[in-house]
Amino acid sequence: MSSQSLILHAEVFLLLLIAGCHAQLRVDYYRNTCPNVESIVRRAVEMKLQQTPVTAPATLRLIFHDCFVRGCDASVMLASTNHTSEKDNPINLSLAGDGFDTVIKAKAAVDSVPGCQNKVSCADILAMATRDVVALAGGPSYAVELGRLDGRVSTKASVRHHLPHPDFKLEQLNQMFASHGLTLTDLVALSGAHTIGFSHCSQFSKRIYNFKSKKSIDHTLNSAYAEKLQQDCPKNADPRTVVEMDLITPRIFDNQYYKNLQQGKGLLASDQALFTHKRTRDLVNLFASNNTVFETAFVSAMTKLGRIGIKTGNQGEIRRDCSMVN
Ligand code: HEM
Ligand SMILES: *[C@@H]1O[C@H](CO)[C@@H](O)[C@H](O)[C@H]1NC(C)=O
Ligand SMILES: *[C@@H]1O[C@H](CO)[C@@H](O)[C@H](O)[C@H]1NC(C)=O
Ligand SMILES: CC(=O)N[C@H]1CO[C@H](CO)[C@@H](O)[C@@H]1O
Repeated sequence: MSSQSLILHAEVFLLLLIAGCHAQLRVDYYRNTCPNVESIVRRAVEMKLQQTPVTAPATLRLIFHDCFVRGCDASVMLASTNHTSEKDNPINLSLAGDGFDTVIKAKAAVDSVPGCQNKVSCADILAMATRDVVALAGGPSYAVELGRLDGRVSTKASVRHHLPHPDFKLEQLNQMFASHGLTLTDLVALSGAHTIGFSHCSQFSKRIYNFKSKKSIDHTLNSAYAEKLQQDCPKNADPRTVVEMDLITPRIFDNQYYKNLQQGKGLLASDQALFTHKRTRDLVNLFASNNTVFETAFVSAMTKLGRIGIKTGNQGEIRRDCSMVN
């Protein structure tokens, strides 16, 4: 091969690579098919949020669970009559119903506009709704890339190896995020989502009782905070009991989460691990010290999260009902 044709090949290859990455997604994807989609979704989300404040964390967590399992294709929303879909997995049983409801309501609002009916995917509505709840909770607003199709497959089994556990070590968290092309910075920034919302006691009870199978407390946990958690989550607590993940500003999307970690007040072991480890501690300190830097990193990481496993062409469809394949 001549050197000239080599260069040509390399250029074509590069172009294909760039095009293949996320050329499908565009901020103005619905410009011609449903130009007002953003404001329609926003209005529906505002109404839902007014009725039910827990909509914000519920929606934010839902997109994470969707994108990490089979990509951002709303597969997490598919229901099965025989209880074999993603949301039937025990991890998903704790997903709050209000996240699903937000997307269903926003989808109904979009479909009620004549030209928009069955033009906008459930996966894109979830992405827009997530951006909206974050902004409405006091976080950054950002342009959402659009153009995802909805998947046709959802299995309980696919969840197990794709979602992180709260007792994962930093290395395991990093590995799982890296497998989706997300960096350590993305991991630390996205974990900032835990600045809003709740956790069931079972997700951290090992840290306050029987730590490392002894009758002790996780030593990375602030002791006053550990005592408070023991009060809120007694040993025989109702399994439905929840506590706020950010004890200071639980409903505001801000960088308080990182300030909590600096004080040993991260609720989950996977939260506190970000401060324990030298590799991520600098990032925690940086995000704790400057909310703007956190917001920029969060937006960048959310955009990358939103590109995972995108379906186009005949890999997907625009679902008429978000809980069922067409
Ligand atoms: C880094 C690994 C992560 C682990 C181990 C993890 C684990 C958990 C656990 C155990 C809960 C409590 C669930 C419950 O008991 O109901 C939770 C809640 C939550 N997670 Fe994560 N998560 C991680 C990353 C993320 C990411 C990347 C996001 C979004 C970008 C996210 C958003 C949320 C939200 C908003 C809640 C609160 C849900 C609610 O109040 O309904 N998490 N997470
Ligand atoms: C459950 O139902 C789905 C269709 O909804 C089907 O594809 C799958 O094979 C069924 N699984 C079992 C175990 O019956
Ligand atoms: C926070 O970071 C931004 C962006 O890097 C910078 O412009 C700003 O001055 C910083 N604010 C503080 C208080 O350090
Ligand atoms: C226990 C349970 O079913 N939890 C949630 C699982 O996902 C559905 C989505 O339809 C929610 O409504 C449930 O609250």
